Amino acid sequence: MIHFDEAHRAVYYPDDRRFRVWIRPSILILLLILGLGPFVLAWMQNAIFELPYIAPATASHESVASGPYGFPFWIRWSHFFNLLFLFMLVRSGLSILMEHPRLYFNDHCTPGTEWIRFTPLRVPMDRIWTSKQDARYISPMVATPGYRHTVGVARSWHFITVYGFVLTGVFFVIGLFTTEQWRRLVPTSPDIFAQAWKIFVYYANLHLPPEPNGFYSYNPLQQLSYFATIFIMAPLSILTGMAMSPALVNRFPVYAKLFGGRQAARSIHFVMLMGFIGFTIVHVTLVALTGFARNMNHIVLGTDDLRPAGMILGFVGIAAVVFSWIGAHYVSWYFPRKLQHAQKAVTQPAKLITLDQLLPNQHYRKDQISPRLWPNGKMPERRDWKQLAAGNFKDYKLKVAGLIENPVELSLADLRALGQQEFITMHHCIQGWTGIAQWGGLPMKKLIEHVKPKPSAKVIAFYSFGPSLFSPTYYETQTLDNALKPECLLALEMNGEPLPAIHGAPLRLRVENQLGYKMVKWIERIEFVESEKQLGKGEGGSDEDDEYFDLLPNI
Ligand SMILES: Nc1nc2c(c(=O)[nH]1)N[C@H]1C(S)=C(S)[C@@H](COP(=O)(O)O)O[C@H]1N2
Ligand SMILES: [Mo]
Repeated sequence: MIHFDEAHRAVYYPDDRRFRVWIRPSILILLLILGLGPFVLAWMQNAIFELPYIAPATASHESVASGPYGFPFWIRWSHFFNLLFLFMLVRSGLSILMEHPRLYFNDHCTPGTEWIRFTPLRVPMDRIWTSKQDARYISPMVATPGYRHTVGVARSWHFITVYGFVLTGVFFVIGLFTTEQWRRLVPTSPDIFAQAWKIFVYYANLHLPPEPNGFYSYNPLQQLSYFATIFIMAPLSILTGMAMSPALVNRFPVYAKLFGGRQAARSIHFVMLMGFIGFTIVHVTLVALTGFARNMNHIVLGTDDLRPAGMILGFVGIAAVVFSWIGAHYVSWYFPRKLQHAQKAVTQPAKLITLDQLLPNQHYRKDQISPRLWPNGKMPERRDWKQLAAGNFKDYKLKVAGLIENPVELSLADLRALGQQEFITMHHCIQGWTGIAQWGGLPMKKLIEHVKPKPSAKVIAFYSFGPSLFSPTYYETQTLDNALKPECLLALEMNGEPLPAIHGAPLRLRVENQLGYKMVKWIERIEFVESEKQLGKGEGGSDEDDEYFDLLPNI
């Protein structure tokens, strides 16, 4: 259980819980034109020409139905599970969004370049403002688990339920195409757009067009919007979700470019989330307006009549979905560790054979380097670090110990002498921001060869001079395997200069196939151990221990 002592309260339930949405004026105007434009046209058409003629739908009885009709059990169950999983994804997605409440179309994430933000705050430029400070509160009524800085727990829900969402979708689409049901959803004539527009003119003028009985066919606008939701929005959500994986994007940078870049992918992922919410609101409204009892019988019982049974059972189903949110809320705060382990059990094996196999291979150019990288974490407060910093780290010695043949203490000059590598890579923070920088230093592979791990050494722990959110020492671990991969670096330099204090002086880790929190800054010492279970609370690092982050963050 997460105890709400003073330190946790300050993080999760801060005094400043204001919520504001700010949209860049040019984007706001664009959204207004795109959103209101069709309505204005529809109003004008009605004012000038009156409502267009729409022939009443014919098929309303089995004997005259020309195509597939009805809702077999697999459609009805997919519909329910889709609702269940989609809204878990939406709710956990909102918690993840508020972790970095700004969206961009550029991968630098420079403050001021966002197109939308969900915080009243502008980034102060006269003092350090970390991305963790920037996270915002969201009510647990609308998000799972809600509150502030709950990205670890929210990701557990997101990554568990995404399996359900994808499986439901695959099951449903296989069903569609192995039966005739696809004919009800997939438009086959370009006429559909003109037909759909006529329907829209009715809705926009607050009139109901002659509606077909949905048991037999959908109206053209309905068909188009179902089609878009299933065959465009859902796949695009999945694909843009994947485009946020550091392992994937750092192996195949071109994949993110398909969507206009890593941050454009995040923005599209958000727009899809809004699309699903918008779709649901309109869908439910029209289901209610066009014969609620009959429509509920269609999708719940698969019958076409006016009895109240479908409606009643439907409300039970909706109650079950709402109950899943309440249940998820309690699991999040009372059993976060169990949840973290459940997520690990379902996702880690899959990651190990997929994303984790991708070797980072990025080649950004110098002119693509970000003007500024968001800083994160708490600066060291320790006197020894401050003294070392005052002397430009001349007296700094990295201590390397544990299960190795050759324990050493290495000065910065020793580290430089052991090997040098440079690369320009994109940093991915779990909170959502990215940034491109050049890093220079000693490949971990070289250090490992130098200190000669014993066969029992499997995990490398990096300890910082700085504190974590809730404890005096930030630490994180890497498996020996991952540390031997390319682009795993003990960085002494950033953008060709010695590491600035805020970015981890004198030494930090870079692990380009994982998320930022693995990249310990202000490294004091390194220890080779058998298992991460021996350290801290045994989860693999400060953020895994205290914030329920993943041990293996390839995504
Ligand atoms: N010692 C320490 N290192 C840390 C952190 C921290 O809190 N303490 N935060 C991590 C996180 S979450 C990120 S995203 C990166 C940020 O690196 P930057 O500040 O250089 O951009 O540092 C990582 N290293
Ligand atoms: Mo991060």
